[in-house]
Amino acid sequence: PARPSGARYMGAFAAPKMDRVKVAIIGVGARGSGHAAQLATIDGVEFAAICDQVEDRAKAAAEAVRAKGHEPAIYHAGPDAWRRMIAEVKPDAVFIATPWELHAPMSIGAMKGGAHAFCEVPIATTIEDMWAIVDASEATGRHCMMMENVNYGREELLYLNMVRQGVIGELLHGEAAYLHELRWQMENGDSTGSWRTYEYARRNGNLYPTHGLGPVAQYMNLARTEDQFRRLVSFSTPARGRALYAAKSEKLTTPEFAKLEFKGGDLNSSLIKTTLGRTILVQWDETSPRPYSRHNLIQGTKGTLAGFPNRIAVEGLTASYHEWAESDDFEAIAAKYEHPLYLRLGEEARRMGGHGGMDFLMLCRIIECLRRGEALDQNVYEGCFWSAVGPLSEKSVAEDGMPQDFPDFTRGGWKNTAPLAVVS
Ligand code: A2G
Repeated sequence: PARPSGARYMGAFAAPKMDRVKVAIIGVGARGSGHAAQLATIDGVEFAAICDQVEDRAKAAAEAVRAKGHEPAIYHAGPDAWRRMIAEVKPDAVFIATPWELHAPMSIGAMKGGAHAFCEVPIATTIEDMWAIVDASEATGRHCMMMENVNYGREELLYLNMVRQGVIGELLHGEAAYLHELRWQMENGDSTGSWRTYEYARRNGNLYPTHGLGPVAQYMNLARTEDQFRRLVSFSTPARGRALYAAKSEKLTTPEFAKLEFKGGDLNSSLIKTTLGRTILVQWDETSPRPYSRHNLIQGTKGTLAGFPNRIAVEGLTASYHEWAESDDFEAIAAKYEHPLYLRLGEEARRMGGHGGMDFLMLCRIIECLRRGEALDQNVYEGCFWSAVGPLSEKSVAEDGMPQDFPDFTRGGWKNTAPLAVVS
């Protein structure tokens, strides 16, 4: 579909700079409470309001924010409290950390209310909602950034810097994943598992692709001039682990979990082909007993960088590409190629915590870019492409692995959207 008249392309959009950023947040549960506490410490933030349907949560978050010298208003009454908050407080930026289904309506509501939207992952769960987000961002001239914190991890920044310097030659293949055993969340009361469990029951595909894919997509400059998401195929294993776990558990949040029919296969494997013919394996498994991994693998004509554990093998750089470099060598290589942003903020970020510092680095960059009037590190289209693996994989699985084309959310604009720079 053509871009509606009056709408603008947001690929390199920079909003007018602002001295102070008036911030509001929707959802201060397991995730948002951390964002609130960290945002409250960042220079230039005026923390104006907090919304959560659970009054006690809103109050606890407000307490943490007040301790840093802010006076946030509290909104909690009813499912539309967030709309009232945006209308009354008129924030510059709204942070959204609510269940997946609410990301799209809240991001769109925030933009239409005049604010930039910063939304948790995934940005939406359907292609229709992704288009609605793109259309709202283009019509309102407001940012909508999906907050992929993993793009701010030390290893991810390091590898980005290395691939930008040509260390592994021409990029050919990536591997991305979210492997994280979370069956126990069926027992964590009214927290994450209380709503996420129904997603596993209802949907079959890769429901959570962005933590692994975001960094790999930026290494490859996907949707940024060089290359683009083309299509994917996807398969899921049988669904076994959740039902087995629920049947044995004596601590389920609700007995209903033991009666659910879990449609989502335990492990999903999707394979993306890009316009240039490069490939990315994207895996997802929140059920099986195995160690956490995002794979974080990027392979080029001269070598390979990988994560979990950190591994490097590069012609001319490491002792032999038949073996991964020793961990001492890894640290020596890392010291040489450490990302300048990590050198500037990494130590403070590690002190602040939140996934080893990546959360704080991300929030600092968001506020810094808004205050400087610069483009953000992730544009609205990237949030949609990375999240689109969710619904596209569901469709491919349902069609026995048939290929699914990515919609071009940029409507061709990606050809002129500069790659993410190595910012210092
Ligand atoms: O586990 C981790 O914190 C995930 N983040 C987060 O996305 C969520 O899935 C959580 C469990 O609810 C990373 O792995 C970076």
